[in-house]
Amino acid sequence: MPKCLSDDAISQYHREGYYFPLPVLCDEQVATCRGHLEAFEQSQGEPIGGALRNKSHLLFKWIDDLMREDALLDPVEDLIGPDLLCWNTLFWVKEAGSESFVSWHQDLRYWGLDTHDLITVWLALSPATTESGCMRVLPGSHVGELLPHADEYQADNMLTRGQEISVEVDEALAVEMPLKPGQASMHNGRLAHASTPNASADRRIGLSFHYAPTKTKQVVGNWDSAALVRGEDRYGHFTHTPRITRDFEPAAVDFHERASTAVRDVLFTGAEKVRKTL
Ligand SMILES: O=C(O)CCC(=O)C(=O)O
Repeated sequence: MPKCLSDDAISQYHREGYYFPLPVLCDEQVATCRGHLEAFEQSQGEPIGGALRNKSHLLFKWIDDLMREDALLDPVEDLIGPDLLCWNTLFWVKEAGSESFVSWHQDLRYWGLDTHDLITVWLALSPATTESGCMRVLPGSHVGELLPHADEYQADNMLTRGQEISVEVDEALAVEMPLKPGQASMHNGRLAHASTPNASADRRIGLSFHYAPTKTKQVVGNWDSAALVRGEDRYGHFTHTPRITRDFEPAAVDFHERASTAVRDVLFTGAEKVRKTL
């Protein structure tokens, strides 16, 4: 019996490679999460960026807690089973009026993970609309071979290497995934997706969680980490990330350095240019 998704939602996800919207947080919880993020940014004097964007559950307790919430894990379990790792947590912030965009790409082309079952849950902490540059997907593109990509390194591209599908994408087939604050979308790690700049007056804040079955292997890097967030890990392919009890615990900060460096090395494998941070 599925825990929360309808049979139609499950069929749609498997057929099209995405599903939205999922209700995850109420308005008060969104305000608390956004408040945590923006208080941190204010203390740093700059928007979240660089390595802090990546594997953020090792640094911020509210993200570690959120990553384990039933509202996120139940729909994921309905789709890929009860033994779940969270490989990564990643911020996607486009400032108000910024030119930041995301080119058409398929994540599993770059992540070194051997699974076809990885699900990205993308949670909106501010309105994700056509105007603010919500995510767009190409239905059904998760099936079959991964498409060829080229590295474009555009300054405003939020992707590490500006990776972009190098065959023509028929934009007429794209579906937008608008979300209200507190709602999330889910997409398969092989699904082609992209997003346009933020022409709105608010920041577009997304936080993504990458969930995969415990049998997944890292086949490009020699070492990788993931949090065991539900069930049992009978495979042991990843070092489990420590569960933190407060923000910036020294041991977890050291672990974050090692873990985010390992992800960066995998993402840049075969690239011509390497950025120092993600
Ligand atoms: O936030 C965006 O616009 C793109 C996000 C994305 O590429 C992803 O979650 O894999």
